[in-house]
Amino acid sequence: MKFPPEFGDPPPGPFRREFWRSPLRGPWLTSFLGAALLPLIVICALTGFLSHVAYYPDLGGNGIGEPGDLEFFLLPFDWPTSPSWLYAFTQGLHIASGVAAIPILLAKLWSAMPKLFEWPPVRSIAHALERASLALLVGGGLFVFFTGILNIQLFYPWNFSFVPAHYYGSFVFLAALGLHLVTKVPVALKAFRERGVIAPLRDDLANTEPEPPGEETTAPYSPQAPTISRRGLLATVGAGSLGLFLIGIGQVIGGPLRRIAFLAPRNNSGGPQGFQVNKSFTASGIEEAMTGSVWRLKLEGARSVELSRQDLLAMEQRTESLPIACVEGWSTTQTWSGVPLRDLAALAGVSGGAEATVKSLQVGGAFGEATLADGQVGDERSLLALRVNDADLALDHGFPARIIVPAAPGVHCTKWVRSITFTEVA
Ligand SMILES: Nc1nc2c(c(=O)[nH]1)N[C@H]1C(S)=C(S)[C@@H](COP(=O)(O)O)O[C@H]1N2
Ligand SMILES: [Mo]
Repeated sequence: MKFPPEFGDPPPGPFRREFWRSPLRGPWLTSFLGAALLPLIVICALTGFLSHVAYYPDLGGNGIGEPGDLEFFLLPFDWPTSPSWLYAFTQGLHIASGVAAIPILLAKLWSAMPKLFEWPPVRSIAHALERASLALLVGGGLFVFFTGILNIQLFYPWNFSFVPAHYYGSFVFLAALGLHLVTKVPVALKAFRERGVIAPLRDDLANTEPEPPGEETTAPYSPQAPTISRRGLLATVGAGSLGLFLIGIGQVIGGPLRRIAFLAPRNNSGGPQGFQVNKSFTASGIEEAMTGSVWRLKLEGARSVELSRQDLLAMEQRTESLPIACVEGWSTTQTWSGVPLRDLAALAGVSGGAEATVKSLQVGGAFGEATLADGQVGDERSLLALRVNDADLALDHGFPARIIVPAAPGVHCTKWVRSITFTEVA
């Protein structure tokens, strides 16, 4: 069989070069958008991998695989507990850089669109491989960005588990991106050499000329008159990107800035005790009677101990201002009071380094259980919180008791705690 086969003339429509008429399209525009996109993608990828590190130790259904799997992708240290806003910061950046990248990504897809309709579809084996990598780049990119967006909008219209899908999808995307950069950086450098890096931004509408067309470029063969200048297009995309970035950080910084996160689900302080709730008590499915006077905290370690809420309140209390910071990119810092986890470990007879497995009254789902590393249990600021902002925890905030650990992802901060098992580590 002959490869590539004969394809003949392009079919009518987008496979014909004359179909694409915008005078703005061309290597310079695509390169400029690519150069703007790259730093955002680098930040988003690095903070994404940091989140993966922070998600360990294993979180049952939330972590990826079992502890020990894929450890070569973890950093050679445990996720620290200081500064306490660390995860709010890295994950806020992950979400803000990711959403800010979207308008630029879409503009770049638009600018490179004729490439997706190349004719003949395959010219050679090298060309076939290039096109396959482009399919992985575009497919992988759309997959990670859109699963990410739907996740932060708390909408899961699929049957796979978000964290591993988003994580492994990013490998496909980043590998294809690496290949794309190897082939396209020279093209971009050439475009910048020929036309200047920012010189085309000086052209107003009247002076907006198409780039010269050719086999390898996306510049139009039969350009229309421009209706917007390149700088007009880029300013629009840039404003969209900046606006989304501000929305992203609004729900991290909180306070009055939370209001600017008007498109984000955690944009207000609606919730008991003046701050938002992610998982409400009703949604947890816990029977209210279980949180009343029958409630006992079970501690396991060298010995088993059962404590009522009164017993816990009679212990030495500690107060700390600490954030809950969710993988979804929002956070909220409140003043929590309760018993340090390491005091509870000591009570259970484990006084050296200890890991903890925390279980909730909530059963089933991915959140009923979380594991804390010894560094997290050992930090004096890690609390089994009983009160927040000088009042008993509301049911929605995890009454009778919830975990709060500095710098940990929110998913480690189990609500409606039922038991804590401490395991001594060597
Ligand atoms: N029992 C239980 N604890 C939980 C959760 C949950 O769904 N159930 N969600 C976790 C996640 S993912 C986060 S970000 C925080 C959110 O705290 P909030 O629901 O009080 O806002 O609680 C964590 N603890
Ligand atoms: Mo979360």
